[in-house]
Amino acid sequence: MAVRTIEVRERVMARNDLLAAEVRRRLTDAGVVTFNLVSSPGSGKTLLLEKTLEALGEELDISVVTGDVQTQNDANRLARHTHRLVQAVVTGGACHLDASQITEALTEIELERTRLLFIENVGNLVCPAGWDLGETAKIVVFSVTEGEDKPLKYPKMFKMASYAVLNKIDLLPHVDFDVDRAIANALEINPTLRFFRTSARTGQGLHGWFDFLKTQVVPIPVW
Ligand SMILES: Nc1nc2c(ncn2[C@@H]2O[C@H](COP(=O)(O)OP(=O)(O)OP(=O)(O)O)[C@@H](O)[C@H]2O)c(=O)[nH]1
Ligand SMILES: [Mg+2]
Repeated sequence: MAVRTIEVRERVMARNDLLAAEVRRRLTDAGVVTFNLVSSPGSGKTLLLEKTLEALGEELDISVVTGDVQTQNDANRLARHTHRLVQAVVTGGACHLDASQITEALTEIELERTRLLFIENVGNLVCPAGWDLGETAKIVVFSVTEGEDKPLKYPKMFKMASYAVLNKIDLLPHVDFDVDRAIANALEINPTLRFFRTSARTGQGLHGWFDFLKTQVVPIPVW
């Protein structure tokens, strides 16, 4: 029994990887840069995206796919900050998005009018790490209320991410959180991880995040 379970999982992962490769090819051909935001529940992914859409939604032609286990709350929150369709994926229990859901979501996204695509994954610090969605990079959002040991306890997520957003820094005076230790822990897992320190609530540090996003999009060709 146990062996059969592993085989099934391997087949599912192999199929996901094929679909993800196809998603990546489509997005790359369309000149769309795609960031997959991953984190534990409540680290601030949606608020960070709300602020990002407000500041750069038009300038960078941002589209969003947002995944939740249940409810379309996040999609509704995000839709208030953009005139574009925010594509909600309700996983109905699954703890991560998969590439077939992104394939489906892309049928509704106007890729020719999109330069930057955000995927907000399901809040979970374990499951989304192993699932390729065809993104350009994973960005792990990590808040100061979670404890500085999280990169060591959930290493795969920090290993798979290219960037980390340390969010809720406005709460630092109120919590027992050692920023230097947290960053050192994350770099021990992934020495190339690049950090941003933000408060999506107060706006502190968001300029660095916005400047980074501006450097990532592919320029529109001038004929
Ligand atoms: N103080 C403070 N609160 C924040 C910050 N960012 C988000 N929050 C709050 O934290 C709570 C969770 O934020 P969300 O944006 O919903 O977090 P999320 O990661 O999208 O949550 P899930 O989608 O459920 O995983 C909300 O009450 C936010 O207002 C921040 O930088 N500082
Ligand atoms: Mg959210």
